[in-house]
Amino acid sequence: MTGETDLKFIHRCLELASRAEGNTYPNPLVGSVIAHEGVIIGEGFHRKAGEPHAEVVAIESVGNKELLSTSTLYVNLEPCSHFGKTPPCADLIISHNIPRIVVGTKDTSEKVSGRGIEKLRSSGCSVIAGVAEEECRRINRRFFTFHEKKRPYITLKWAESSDGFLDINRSSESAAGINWITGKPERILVHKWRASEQSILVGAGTVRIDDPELNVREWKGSNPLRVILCGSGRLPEDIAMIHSEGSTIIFTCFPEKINLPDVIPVKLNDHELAALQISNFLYESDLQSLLIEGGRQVLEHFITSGIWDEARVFRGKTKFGEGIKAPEIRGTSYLKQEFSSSSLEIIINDK
Ligand code: AOF
Ligand code: ZN
Repeated sequence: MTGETDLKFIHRCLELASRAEGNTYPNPLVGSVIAHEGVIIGEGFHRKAGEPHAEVVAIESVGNKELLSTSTLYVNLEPCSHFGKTPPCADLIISHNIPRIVVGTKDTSEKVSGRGIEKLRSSGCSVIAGVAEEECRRINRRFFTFHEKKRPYITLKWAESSDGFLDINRSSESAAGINWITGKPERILVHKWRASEQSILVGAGTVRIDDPELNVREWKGSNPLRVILCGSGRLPEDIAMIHSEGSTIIFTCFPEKINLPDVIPVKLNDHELAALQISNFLYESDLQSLLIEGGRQVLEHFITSGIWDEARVFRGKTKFGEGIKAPEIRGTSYLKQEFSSSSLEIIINDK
């Protein structure tokens, strides 16, 4: 069998896996395909934690199980070797005598960490590992960052004018409200992004000026946990986000000053980076991802601390002339996409 065929079927696994985006936490996105003589005879993906793993769904979907002993199983993540909410996929593959397994990338979480591949090989299966590895790492970047770096995967997002400003200067309260740089399609896309993340953060300045809801309204999915960074503990008496479904955490040096209903204040100490304290707290809370939507101070704090993984920057078509300068960021340009009101660039932190 050619390498090209393996690549094609691993790509199919990724396509299947991505159907569950945002729904599998704390589990990764996994798709699996079973091919017999180059033809797909079964496939499936992991839908939700607690439900069967991708390989189980794929094996179950094969009508004639006799074909399994002369088939190849493809999966974008190393099959598991542990008894978790479900029994080990490696054991199931072995029990069906599937002779050849093609794996996209290794599962680096402590529970598995190479033991799935080892188990398959020591039972006589031929295992090819590392096909479309970069794409297979990317689809589960939140899962891998969480397990390998012991912190959530951090995505920064902002929109800037064509001359590099986040916002105009606001001199009075009457100037409050969102000053849109992007159009409706970008707004829908941002809501889709929110549905894929487990938490979302803004600073107190953004809360005061934009009063964002930080929920998923323009897409189907659950609201991420909302997080506000407010060192001073001073916030308006009523804010839009507390009226949305879901919880809100406020990181502050003065928790006693927080008098909003239904929010969870968390004390920040002033001798350690706020970015680090937030990242540690989210890790301890088992949250694998954080989307930071502004404002400038918060974005810059995470950028200068080096605690970020990816930035998604919309550049609008209009000039502000003056205002709040957008952050400067260095990294590898990963993707560019044009919209009628703006262009999007995704930048990856290569440090
Ligand atoms: C696979 N295929 O489709 C997934 C895997 O609690 P459990 O039993 O569901 O196990 C979760 C762990 O299994 C998760 O942390 C990851 O290491 C692996 N996920 N493995 O072979 C799958 N979702
Ligand atoms: Zn499994």
